Amino acid sequence: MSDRSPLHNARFAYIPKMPEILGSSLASIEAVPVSVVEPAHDKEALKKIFAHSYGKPAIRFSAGSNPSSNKTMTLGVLLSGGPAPGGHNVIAGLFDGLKKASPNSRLIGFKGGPGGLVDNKYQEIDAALVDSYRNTGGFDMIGSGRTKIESPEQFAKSLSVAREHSLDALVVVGGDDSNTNAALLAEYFASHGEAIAVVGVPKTIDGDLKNEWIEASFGFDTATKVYSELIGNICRDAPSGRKYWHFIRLMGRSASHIALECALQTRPNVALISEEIEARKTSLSAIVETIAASVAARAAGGENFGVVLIPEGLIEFVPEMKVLIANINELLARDAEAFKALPSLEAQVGFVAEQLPGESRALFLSLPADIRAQLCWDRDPHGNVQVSRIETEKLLVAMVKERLSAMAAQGTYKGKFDYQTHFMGYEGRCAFPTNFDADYCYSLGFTAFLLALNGLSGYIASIRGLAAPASEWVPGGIPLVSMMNIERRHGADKPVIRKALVELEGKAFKRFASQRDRWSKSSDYRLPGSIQYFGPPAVTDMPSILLQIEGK
Ligand code: FBP
Repeated sequence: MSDRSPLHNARFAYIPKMPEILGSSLASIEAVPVSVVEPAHDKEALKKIFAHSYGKPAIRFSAGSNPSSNKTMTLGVLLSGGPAPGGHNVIAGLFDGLKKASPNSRLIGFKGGPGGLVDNKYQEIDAALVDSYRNTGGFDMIGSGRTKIESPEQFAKSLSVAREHSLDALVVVGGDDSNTNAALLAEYFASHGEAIAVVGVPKTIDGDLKNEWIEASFGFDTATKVYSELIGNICRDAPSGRKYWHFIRLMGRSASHIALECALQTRPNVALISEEIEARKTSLSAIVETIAASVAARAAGGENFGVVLIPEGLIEFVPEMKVLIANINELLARDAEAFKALPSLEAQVGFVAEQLPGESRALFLSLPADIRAQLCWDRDPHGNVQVSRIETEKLLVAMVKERLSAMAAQGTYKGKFDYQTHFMGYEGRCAFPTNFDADYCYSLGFTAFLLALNGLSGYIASIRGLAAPASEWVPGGIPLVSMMNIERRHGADKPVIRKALVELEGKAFKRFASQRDRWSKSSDYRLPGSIQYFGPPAVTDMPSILLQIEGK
């Protein structure tokens, strides 16, 4: 990239803000055990699977002493899963910590995610490489991937590669599935008597890797600001053109944190929250009714336009669709060979239709052909339906249109319904990180280094107090196992990190729920504008609304 944009060049000069303690000499940063944190579910099963990792305490880095602060180490790092803004700063923080301890320390980047570890595809990360990526988006410095490390051969190869490089620690930057990999690797290394620490870093734009200790996953802040800018622009276009309803599907996989944040940022006419739909057992036709009611009410006031936000994972939360998807998942796991042997997608869709039990079959056959095919596409290596490829916004538009025709025939709707559909996801995953994400990621990387320095294996880096200025943030770590539970994947029970979904009793959802009726009728959209990197902190450093509400 020789002809870089001015902003690209300017971002290299940005100095991330970090917790005061991380600026101290390494000899005076002590890893202080706080309290043992246990998983909330499936304790006994997890105790057995993670015999060497279970029952460790949370750690807080505080002023004190560290006798091995100038250790020369070799660390491995890999980026895993979908990109999220700030990944390069995690590597920068890790690198700077490592070199602060000893200039002779080395950082090995495994290329293309966990697959790079298994296949020993790597590159040494040096100062020049790090400097050419500081404060920029993307995961392209070393690439990413979604390989799930699960076969005995993959574990054995990971260990032999780690030994070959004489790694002191491996840092896995990823979401729930990737950190599940990290927990399993930590346990495997420990069960083989290896002192190679495995440390996780909470990444995902989806925002679903969070709990009391992990207040936010990195990338969420930037991605939601990118989407909110675009939604805000559409919210301004809608009353300007006065002719379209915009149906906008937003990434986020299962959780609706992105949709909720963007709704609070922009005040759309309708925002669906999957978790509420599941809790209330709302059927697909009831969802359609809600949207059609808003369209009709606005049309009655002469406003034949509006904005609807749809979380990407909605389809998995609608009760009848959830059963259908579970049935398809079981079927695909059970009859994988027969399914794969079929000559075309059409034949595969027909095969699924034939095998499904009664009600699910009827529902499946009632869906548009595109959606039927999308539901049959490959699961990802972790067994997840690839919801980013299911065009729920188009399904809803078709159903709303049908419903409005029926209402028009009954005389309960008089208006003109025209629409545009959008899907926002990939646009936000590699943006230049906001100042918040640039700061947060650098601190996460530095904290991951501290966990490695202290030989703390099976931990994920945690920075608390994120709603406060960076200098007040509190770095530490929590055991990965404490975030796990047992779930059904690929037709079998597996230990996985539990996704944090939107809490309907939480303050953020309540704020949204208390305002949405007003938004449905009005065109009082909020316009967040584009991310600002330079200027007053109230404009450049404001964390997400969710963090502002939940962090207090
Ligand atoms: P991670 O959980 O790996 O961070 O992935 C986030 C995500 O962007 C989801 O929101 C989306 O459903 C998925 O990745 C898309 O995956 P892919 O990049 O494989 O198309």
